[in-house]
Amino acid sequence: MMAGAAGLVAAAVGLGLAEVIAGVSRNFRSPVVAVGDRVVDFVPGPIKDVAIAVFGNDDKVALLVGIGLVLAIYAIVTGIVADRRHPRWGDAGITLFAVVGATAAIADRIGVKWSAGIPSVVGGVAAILMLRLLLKPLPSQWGESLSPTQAGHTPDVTHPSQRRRFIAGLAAATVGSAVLAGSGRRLQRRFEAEPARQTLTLPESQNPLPDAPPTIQVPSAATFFTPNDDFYRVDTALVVPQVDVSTWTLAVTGMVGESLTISYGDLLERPLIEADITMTCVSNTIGGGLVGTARWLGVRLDELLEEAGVEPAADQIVGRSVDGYTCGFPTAALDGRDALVAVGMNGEALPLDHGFPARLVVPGIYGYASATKWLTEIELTTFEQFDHYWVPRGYARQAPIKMQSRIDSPRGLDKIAAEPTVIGGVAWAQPLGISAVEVSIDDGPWTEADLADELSGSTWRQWSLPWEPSPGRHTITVRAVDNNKAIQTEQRSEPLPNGASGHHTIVVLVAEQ
Ligand SMILES: Nc1nc2c(c(=O)[nH]1)N[C@H]1C(S)=C(S)[C@@H](COP(=O)(O)O)O[C@H]1N2
Ligand SMILES: [Mo]
Repeated sequence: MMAGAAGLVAAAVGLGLAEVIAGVSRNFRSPVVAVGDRVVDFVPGPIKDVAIAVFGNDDKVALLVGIGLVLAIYAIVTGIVADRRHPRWGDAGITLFAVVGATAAIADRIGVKWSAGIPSVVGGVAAILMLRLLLKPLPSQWGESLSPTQAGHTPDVTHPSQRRRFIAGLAAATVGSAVLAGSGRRLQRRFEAEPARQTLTLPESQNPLPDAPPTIQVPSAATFFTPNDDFYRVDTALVVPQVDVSTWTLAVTGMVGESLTISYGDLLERPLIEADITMTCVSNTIGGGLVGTARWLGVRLDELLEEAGVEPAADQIVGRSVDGYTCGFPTAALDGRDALVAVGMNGEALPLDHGFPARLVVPGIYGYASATKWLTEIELTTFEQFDHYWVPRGYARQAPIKMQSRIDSPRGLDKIAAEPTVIGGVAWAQPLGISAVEVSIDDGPWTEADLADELSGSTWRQWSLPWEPSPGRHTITVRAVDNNKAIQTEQRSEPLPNGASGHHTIVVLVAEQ
């Protein structure tokens, strides 16, 4: 019991000190975050989809809590084993622990950086010393003699005075670890990018767009633009990368005539355009919320690539993030659509969660394959030569967004009154656009819904349909038709490997009068 507590507290002191060291240099990495990142990298796609489905935007918190639990159990067991056997067992257990942290930190997605492991090593040494200290019998100078059975190496906690001192030591170390962790976190705040972002004013766009199209606003249905705070977030970054814009660069490399290196200032001096684009995650389930529309501000990707000169043999554009994440999509996708290196989102500098200082946004291609956040390199290559991040994890190399439609109002299983109402939602088929949305009640004939005006095929389209429900249980099904007159398939498929398909159907309960 007591030895377990000692193990736990020693680990906490080690981890707390590691956080402080991680705050000393940008190159150092917190072992907890590093291990979390590697877990994210090695988790198979289907489990990722389940985690997103269960925890939604809290999937990262869930992972950190999980890592914390495993760590705690390991630390307790290490303490107990060190106590029962020999302190050396504790040393070994903690060393293993530190090696795992250091390895995770040193070999990340980008490559090997030895200095990244320093916090783990320092923390490991501190934890070893702490555990030894806590489990050491108190010297007889305290005026207490050890009982003959306590010939071992640990304090005799049955002895009131030793017990008191052991608990005092434990308490002090606990407080110490909290102070360390807290100051470590505060120290790491020096690297935060939000203060710099706050001071930025982005240049005006060259093509100011009209306000959002006149929307048909059905209560509780999606608004045309998704506010930044409500915009879904999906990424592998356990801790949001904090990019220093004063040193950040965007490189255009690979199969190009001339490589480019562009600073943030250079990027803002280029012609910036606005484009309304609906982004969609491949993990979005039928009727799900991993989709949103924003007015993006950025440099046209085709103009940038034209300047670099793409070699004809290149067929893949890879976007690389500062944290090593990669997306990849066909060069053929640049067919005139508004693909951007975006710096602004809905009238402000790109929020940190959404890729500050710059990201890719490509209409019509799922986010995992196109929308690299915290972008630092655009590499021209071939699909044969390079698999982007999610490909070895089971997702498709090429990932055009599937046409989809969603019922937002009423919600599934809502109980509504038997009076005239309006059904409403959104439908998307980027970059082609939606030409019609049809609704079927109780598997009856398809009825055409009203559509909001279309500004571009790259955004979703809001739809609505008046309905006079009769009392009882009803099903509502929606399907979309794109601008090529293709009808959204009813064939169901899972998000893995290339996006969910099928119709969104809900059941509503209409009250008796
Ligand atoms: N650097 C980086 N960029 C990334 C990802 C990521 O994990 N890391 N995830 C991608 C995925 S799967 C999606 S759906 C979109 C989500 O963008 P958002 O979080 O701004 O909505 O970002 C893409 N860009
Ligand atoms: Mo995604």
